[in-house]
Amino acid sequence: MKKSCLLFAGLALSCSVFAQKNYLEESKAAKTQRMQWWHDDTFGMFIHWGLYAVPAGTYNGKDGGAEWIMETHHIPTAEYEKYAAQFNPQQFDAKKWVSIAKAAGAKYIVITSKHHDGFSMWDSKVTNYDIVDATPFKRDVIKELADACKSAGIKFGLYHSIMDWHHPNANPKQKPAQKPDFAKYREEYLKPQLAELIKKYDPAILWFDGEWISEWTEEQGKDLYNYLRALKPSLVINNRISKARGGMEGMNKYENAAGDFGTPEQEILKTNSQDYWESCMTINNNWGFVKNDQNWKSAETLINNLIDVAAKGGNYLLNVGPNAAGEIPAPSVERLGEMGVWLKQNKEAIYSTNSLENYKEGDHIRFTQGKDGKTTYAIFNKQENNEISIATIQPKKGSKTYLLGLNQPLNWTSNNGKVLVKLPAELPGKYAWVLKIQDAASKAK
Ligand code: FHN
Repeated sequence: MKKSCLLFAGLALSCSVFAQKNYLEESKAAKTQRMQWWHDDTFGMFIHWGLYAVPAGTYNGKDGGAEWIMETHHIPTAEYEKYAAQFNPQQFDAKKWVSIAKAAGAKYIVITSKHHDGFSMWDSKVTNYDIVDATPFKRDVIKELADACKSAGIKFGLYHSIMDWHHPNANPKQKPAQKPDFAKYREEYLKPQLAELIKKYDPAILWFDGEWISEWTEEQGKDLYNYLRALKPSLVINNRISKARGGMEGMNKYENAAGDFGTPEQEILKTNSQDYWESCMTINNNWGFVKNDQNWKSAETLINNLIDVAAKGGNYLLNVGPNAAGEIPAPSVERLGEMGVWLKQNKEAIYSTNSLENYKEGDHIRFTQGKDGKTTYAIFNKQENNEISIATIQPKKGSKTYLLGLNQPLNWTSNNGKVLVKLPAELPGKYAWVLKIQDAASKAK
């Protein structure tokens, strides 16, 4: 081969090696296209499940901590590892869990592949501290759930903690004598585990957490974001891969941070946002299973949260904490089922909708808008005298107004800028109702 060809080949190689695409420079249009399914789906089921389900919130007779129990009670690693020998969730049924999510109207699932305790809930080649090698159960629950989601047409996502209390190079307390080599943990453990999760289970979402540790930096977040998007360009990744999250409010404190969406936790944004965001919330008070936590939010509260989130342009990721037997607590299943009944009747006001600048009127009316930009949904959870008055939107003359769940159009009048809609004596369903108003204009804020 002539020298010139060798030179060209060498240049081409060197360019290709250094021409790694920077996914952080993705255009707004490309990001919109990549995120569209996620934004349309609106509602996901979060699952926090791991060894912490064995103690279930109580250690040595003392309550406290759920998925944080190892830290809360300062359980020595060797002591905590013993839970692996007790973890044998014979009632685990991935298809059943997916059917619960579908019955709720959840369109995606995000399950903990590894929480802060460092235990891997899949058959990892990077460690034996995993569900197949370290427990009598010996089944790869991540694989079983990924397969069940795929069969059921539900998107599959993984929660993965950057913080790792078990790995000696990630936890200074593990071996005080030696200075942990966090870079070694990141390059030889964290990244290889994420690569095998992507390769083996093809998640659509990666949901990071534990980014607050001092060892983690924005630069490492950007590097990891590009590493992962290069492995799977369509991945949707939350903002906890970076350092930008402003506490539990969850939105970025600064621009150009790594990650695709903000992550308010146990709260909903106070107003609407055109940024991508997802509120994650528990149904009782804990993420992981706690046998004594019976403080369940009502179905009415959960449905009104979903409505509020959708009206503000966000997603709602609602958590279940399965027990050590592999069962999702019945009170969670009941509430999720009621959400599904409500969504079955009113789903077009929630999925694939956009937020309006005027997303609410008073405390009892929220608005969403169909992608056609003409259909407005007025979602109300209180009415008097079988009528509802709305000032925020102005249906065009001749436009039709329906109540979702009933077929015949409703009578409405417009007077002094207010629309008065007569409601039937019996409203279909419970908790909240949807007026579908075709060809309506929303007043500017
Ligand atoms: O420390 C975690 C906690 O255990 C849980 O996983 C929540 C849910 O996202 N995130 C962290 C607390 O902000």
